[in-house]
Amino acid sequence: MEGKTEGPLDSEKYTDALGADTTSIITQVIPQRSLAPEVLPFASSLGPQDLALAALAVAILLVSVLVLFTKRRSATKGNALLLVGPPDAGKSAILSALVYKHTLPTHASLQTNSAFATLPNLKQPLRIIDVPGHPRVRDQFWAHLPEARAVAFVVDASTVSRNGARVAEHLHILLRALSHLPPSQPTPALAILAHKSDLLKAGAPALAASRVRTVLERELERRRAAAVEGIAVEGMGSGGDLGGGVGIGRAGDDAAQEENGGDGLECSGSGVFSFDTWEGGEVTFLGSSTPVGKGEKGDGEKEQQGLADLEGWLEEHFA
Ligand SMILES: Nc1nc2c(ncn2[C@@H]2O[C@H](COP(=O)(O)OP(=O)(O)O)[C@@H](O)[C@H]2O)c(=O)[nH]1
Ligand SMILES: [Mg+2]
Repeated sequence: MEGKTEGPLDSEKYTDALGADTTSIITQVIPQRSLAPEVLPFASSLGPQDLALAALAVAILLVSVLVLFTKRRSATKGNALLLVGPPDAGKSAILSALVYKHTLPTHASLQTNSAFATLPNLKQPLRIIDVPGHPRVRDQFWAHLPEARAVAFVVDASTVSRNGARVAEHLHILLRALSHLPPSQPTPALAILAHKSDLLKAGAPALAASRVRTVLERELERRRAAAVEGIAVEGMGSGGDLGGGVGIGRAGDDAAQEENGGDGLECSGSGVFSFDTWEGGEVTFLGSSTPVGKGEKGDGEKEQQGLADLEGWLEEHFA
């Protein structure tokens, strides 16, 4: 730039373009600062409005980069496996089998357990969160959903025929939660574990899985139908109480089912509930077992493959 050496002259030249106010500032500043002649020509060639615009542009750029970055972070998948399900289904037994490679005697807990498991085909240790199933504390799972890449709903396959309504009520809370996640949060993969498959006469995990599926599908359809009727009769909105909590003490109580029924069970096609057409995502059924040596039947051979299907599913989703 030619202006570099000729400070005063230059400032006069730019005066016309900048107007009287700026000129007076420039002439005041130049004599005092030796740096001024070098800085000024460029700065003044831009003009205060241009500078303000440039500053604004930089600010906008910074903000959008920040927004993009935080959005990315919140949209990244969680890294944990969440174990949920009714009390006594075997969640803590599964946690201890995966983490400690053997089943420790468990006791009913009202606190969430968390531990890291190493699986043969996973590079990273897998974080497992075991949320107790007691009605008073089972909603803690809600707080852990953002951390979950996968959720396993654990069901005692040996008692599901008897407890179907209660188990379905609990599962319904989870399905509702999964179908109401904010758009920024990726939906975790869902498996329903037909656990304690060793207690079934045939002992086959596949049989346990199909039994659990049949019972839960029937019970969830019952809940959905009850809710639809409820709306038609009473003209009330569906859902509400996301926390659930009501009704578990009254298994099989139709009124309780109506209270909680409805949303979260939406299915494509006829609308009748089935896991295949559930709009909330894919549901995988797996049989599993972690028999504990408590002086029961000593079915040692079955123990080895008890969690094989679960481990395969985990490797698929956490690889
Ligand atoms: N037979 C059998 N018993 C199991 C199995 N898994 C857990 N149990 C037993 O079921 C009971 C409840 O297990 P627990 O892990 O505490 O259930 P949680 O309440 O879901 O955490 C305990 O007595 C376990 O020993 C299994 O695969 N087979
Ligand atoms: Mg437990």
